[in-house]
Amino acid sequence: MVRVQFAALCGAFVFASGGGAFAADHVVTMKGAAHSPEMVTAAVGDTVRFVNDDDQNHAVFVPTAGFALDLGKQEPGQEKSYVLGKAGTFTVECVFHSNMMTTVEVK
Ligand SMILES: [Cu+2]
Repeated sequence: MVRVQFAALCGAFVFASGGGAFAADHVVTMKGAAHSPEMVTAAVGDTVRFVNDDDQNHAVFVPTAGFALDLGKQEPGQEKSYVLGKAGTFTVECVFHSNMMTTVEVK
C-alpha cells in the first residue's frame, strides 16, 4: 500500500514538471529478435520503455542525426527508459540485429 502511494506521488510530480501535459509511457518489446511495435507516435515529455523480454542480448541505438543515442547492451529481462526531449522522427536500431527497427515520431 505504501508503494502504491509512493508511485502515485511520483506520477503527480512528473505531470507537474511536464508543463501541465500528461506524460505517457510507450513500451517497445524485443521478443524474438524483433521490436514491437515498429512505429511509435509520442509527444515531447513522454517516455519510451525498451523491454528485452527475449532470451538473447539486444541494444538500443539511434543513428538519426540530432537524436543520436546509445543506451548500450540490454540482457534478457533488462529494461531501459528514454524520455523524449524534442519533436522529430528518429529510428531505433539494435546493434546486434540489423532487422530490428522502430521508428519513433515525436510530435
Ligand atoms: Cu537485437
